[in-house]
Amino acid sequence: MPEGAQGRIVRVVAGFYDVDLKGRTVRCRARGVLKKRGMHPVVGDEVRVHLSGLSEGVVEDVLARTNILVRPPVANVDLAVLVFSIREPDLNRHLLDRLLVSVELQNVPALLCWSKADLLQDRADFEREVSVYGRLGYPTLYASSLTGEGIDALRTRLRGKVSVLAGQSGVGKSSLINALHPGLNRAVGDVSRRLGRGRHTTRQVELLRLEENTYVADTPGFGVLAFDKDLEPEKLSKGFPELVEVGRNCRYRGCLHEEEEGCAVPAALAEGRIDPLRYDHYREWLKELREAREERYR
Ligand SMILES: Nc1nc2c(ncn2[C@@H]2O[C@H](COP(=O)(O)OP(=O)(O)OP(=O)(O)O)[C@@H](O)[C@H]2O)c(=O)[nH]1
Ligand SMILES: [Mg+2]
Ligand SMILES: [Zn+2]
Repeated sequence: MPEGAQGRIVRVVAGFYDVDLKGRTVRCRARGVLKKRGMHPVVGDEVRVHLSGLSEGVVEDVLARTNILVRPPVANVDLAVLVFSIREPDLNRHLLDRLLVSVELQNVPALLCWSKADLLQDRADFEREVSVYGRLGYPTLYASSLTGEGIDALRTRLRGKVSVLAGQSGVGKSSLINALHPGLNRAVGDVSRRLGRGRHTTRQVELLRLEENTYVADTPGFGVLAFDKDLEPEKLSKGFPELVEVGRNCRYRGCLHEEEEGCAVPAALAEGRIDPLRYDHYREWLKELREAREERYR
């Protein structure tokens, strides 16, 4: 007897879609008409499935998405957990800001997770280094897969959501998932080999089911994250909440906060209301996006 059901795509493998139906995984093809309509299902999509057997089916339709991340390609993301290890590898503020800006621009809430907390030597020093993020209103969490610190707090944050764990290779994303749910048995890398050769242990985006209505995507780590190629330089400041705030007092609308007359940013920088390193990153990426635009019109 054929049967209809609704579930969530958790994996895309060689043209097949693995769909979670309340804890049961069904391997599906997509109906031809979806492709004709230019609809490419991705991990995270809520889909209607026509079951043709106990573990096989056809994706009939993709429900409207609340959002879609370009990289990693995941739809309907409620929370981006940006994982940065305190050491091994050391905190990389450039990558942190880059990730934060891209999730801000995609309107996805972020949680900053400082992983490998067991390697923390000088807490006061580290807190000073990252205090700007707390001031900007981002929730933060210390976690260690080794000691279990922060794991319950992380579980509470994830409950009832679709979350994506993102961050450099080797920061411990898969280890965190194992700590949250040992049964998932995620492959974990070996730091020395990785740091030497830049190898990635997790190679594919996959949504893991932690509990009812709770999914988390383990993603391959990356060193640099590309912005959407078509991002207009004028839009970049929207990814920096402090520039949005201070920018309300700039004389001209559309101020790029460089050296314009009447720009409110220099005063905010001088008063310490804008973090100088984040502002440097802003200027650097503004230049990068301008060059990309010139390249497009050449
Ligand atoms: N000291 C310490 N080491 C950890 C912790 N979590 C993970 N590690 C180690 O860090 C290394 C990398 O961990 P993974 O979980 O594979 O890192 P990943 O972020 O999933 O890496 P990719 O899959 O390559 O993106 C492994 O050698 C882990 O044993 C931790 O809480 N404390
Ligand atoms: Mg991994
Ligand atoms: Zn300005």
